[in-house]
Amino acid sequence: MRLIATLLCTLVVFSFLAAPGMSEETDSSATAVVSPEAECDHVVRIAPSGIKFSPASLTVDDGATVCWQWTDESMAHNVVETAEEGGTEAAEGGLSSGEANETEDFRVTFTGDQDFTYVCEPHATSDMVGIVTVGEGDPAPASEAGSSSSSSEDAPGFAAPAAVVALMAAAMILARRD
Ligand SMILES: [Cu+2]
Repeated sequence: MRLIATLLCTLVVFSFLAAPGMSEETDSSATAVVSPEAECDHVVRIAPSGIKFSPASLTVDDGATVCWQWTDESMAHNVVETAEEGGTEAAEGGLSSGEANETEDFRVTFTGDQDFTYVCEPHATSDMVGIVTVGEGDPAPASEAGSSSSSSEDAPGFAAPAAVVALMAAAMILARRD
């Protein structure tokens, strides 16, 4: 019985140690970096209507720099990364051109397949949104929710107690056999 208890403790400790490592696997290599000096491969401007991006949808190569540029617009605009396509809520820790401006030059260099979705905050209610598809786009749109901060943090917390319950049940069965 002591052997089983020792084994149980070892496995429980291991399951807790293993949990943080498991969450790191959801990390992807896709990045989007603000690069003020990079040359523009694509330029997004303000449409004649004044409350749309043009083009609102853009497909670029891996490593391309996209520049959002406008000068002396009648209204101030900005570019803020959103969590999902068509959404108007800013992504936590996402990129932003900062405060809305009538004149802007915001440059982002994209690395890795991804969908970069964004909104102009002052005109979110007018659906002033856009998307940049980099390379093949998001490799697994279905798993996007799983890799976001809240749910991925929940998973290890749930997995460890589940492992403990399973091990305790196994120990009880083994103990009964003796
Ligand atoms: Cu705007």
